[in-house]
Amino acid sequence: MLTKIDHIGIADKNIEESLPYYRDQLHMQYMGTEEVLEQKVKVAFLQIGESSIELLEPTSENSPVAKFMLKNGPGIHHIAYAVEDIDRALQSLVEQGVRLIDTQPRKGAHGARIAFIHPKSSGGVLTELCQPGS
Ligand code: CMX
Repeated sequence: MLTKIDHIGIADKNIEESLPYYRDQLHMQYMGTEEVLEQKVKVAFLQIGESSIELLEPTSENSPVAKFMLKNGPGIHHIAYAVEDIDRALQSLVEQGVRLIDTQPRKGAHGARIAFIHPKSSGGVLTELCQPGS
């Protein structure tokens, strides 16, 4: 069902200030920044091999990522696995009694279709399934 680790999401207060660390000191390949309106976040991608680091900066106080940082501070927020067919993957998880946050995919960065599994069903690790955009 899963094809690779697509990305690791990191909650970040200010992408512009964090970029030099990832891009210039760790020499990750910076792939650009975009805003995901539906999720109220600005997202920067840094490529490492077949996976990437996704820096998440809230664009509003009521962004889920802002709420996360109020509770936990900046740091690792979620892990995202790539899937070829997110509808089938979600259906399979539902059939196995896995608790989902999103029973229907929604729009993520790069035109991907994404859905989150509830941390209660994934050992406290917020887990995203991600069907890359074509
Ligand atoms: N890690 C672990 N647990 C988390 C968590 C995280 N990052 N974020 C929330 N939770 C926990 C909460 O503490 C809460 O637990 P309790 O029920 O024990 O209190 C539970 O999950 C539900 O959280 P909530 O905020 O009450 O529920 P919502 O349905 O409002 O939102 C969630 C849940 C996880 C979808 C939302 O908080 C979130 O983080 N959305 C994703 C934002 C994001 O990363 N967007 C970028 C996507 C871009 C892309 O990848 O393409």
